[in-house]
Amino acid sequence: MGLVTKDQTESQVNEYLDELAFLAETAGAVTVKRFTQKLTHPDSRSFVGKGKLQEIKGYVESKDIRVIIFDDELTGAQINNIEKELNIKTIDRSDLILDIFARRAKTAQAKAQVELAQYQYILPRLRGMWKHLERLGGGIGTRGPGESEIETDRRIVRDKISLLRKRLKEIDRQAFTQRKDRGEFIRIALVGYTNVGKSTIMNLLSKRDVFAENKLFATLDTTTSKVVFETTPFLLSDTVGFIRKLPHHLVESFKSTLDEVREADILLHVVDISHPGYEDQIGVVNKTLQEIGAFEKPVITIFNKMDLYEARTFDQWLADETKNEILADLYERWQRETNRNAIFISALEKRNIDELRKTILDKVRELYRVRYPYKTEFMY
Ligand SMILES: Nc1nc2c(ncn2[C@@H]2O[C@H](COP(=O)(O)OP(=O)(O)OP(=O)(O)O)[C@@H](O)[C@H]2O)c(=O)[nH]1
Ligand SMILES: [Mg+2]
Repeated sequence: MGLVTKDQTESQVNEYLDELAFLAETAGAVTVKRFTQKLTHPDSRSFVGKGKLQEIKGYVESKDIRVIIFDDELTGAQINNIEKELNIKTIDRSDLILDIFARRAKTAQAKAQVELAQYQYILPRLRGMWKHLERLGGGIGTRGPGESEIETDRRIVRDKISLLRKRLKEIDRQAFTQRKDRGEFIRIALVGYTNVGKSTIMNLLSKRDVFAENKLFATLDTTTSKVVFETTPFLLSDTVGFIRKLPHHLVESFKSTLDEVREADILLHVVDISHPGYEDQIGVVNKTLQEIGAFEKPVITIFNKMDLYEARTFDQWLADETKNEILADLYERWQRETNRNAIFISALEKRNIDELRKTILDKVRELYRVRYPYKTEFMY
């Protein structure tokens, strides 16, 4: 369910719902129907209007529907009222993202971070939620904090939160000591929207075998590799992807995972140029980088999935000359906007990878030269 408001146009909402469906699929659900409504602002009682809620109810009752997912954040009271009316589990985008993160978390750090975000998210919604969780339990949206814990007491949740904070601080301290051992190497972090190809590029450049797949948030934990290009070494990190409307608590809890990004010397901002909303995605990534205080760094923007972009843009009747003109325009535009720090590749077809390596190498050497003017060992 998406709301068309003055802040989000109908075509934007449709794209957000595409993404929400992809998220739902990642969490193991099948999307069968979408609802939208135009409202100046969400209804405080039931988020959507009364009529719309009845329309949804009619549909839900005629089909075997288990869950309704709202693209925007709901209050505890709204969840309560909607569930009472529709009699199915009601969750929002934040719930869904937290659920996916909970499924994907593998290390102690990622698990604690997700758990912390879940408890923080649940705390203000506690009163209205537990009854329904109990009744409608199972399936997506219920991973993480056990239901019996939720119902017991807010105090227990608060205690949990402070315990998790303490545990994370300890993990942070250890991670910081580990990172200090990395010495004088230039550090590079891959950043970008989720599913753009960061891990695929990591694997190409580092000969590592990081998990990559066509699902959202395949990567939660940071992987760092030492890479050597023509005898020049540097450290390359692959990190968690960003997404629009990322639950605020999640960004907070993942701060230490994102330390890798904050402490990097160079960012490789990977963009999926085949995605219709890629410009929006660039904006979301830049905003998130600002939020975590990692915006003022040298950035190389990697426009990935050129193969898919061409397949979607060009048809067989288009003359080669025209294709080249379209591409030249695209290159010129983004070279201008990135201050000549853009590169266009296909990680899947390994297109333009040599140029990518050279671009990175030049940047790395430039930084070594500035930082250690009297050391030549990094260059040769
Ligand atoms: N067509 C095409 N697909 C690509 C390209 N690069 C990556 N992919 C595919 O895009 C999907 C996502 O790739 P990942 O490398 O997992 O992306 P990621 O940015 O690490 O994603 P998260 O870790 O989930 O945020 C995979 O199915 C890749 O095979 C490319 O150049 N062209
Ligand atoms: Mg990844």
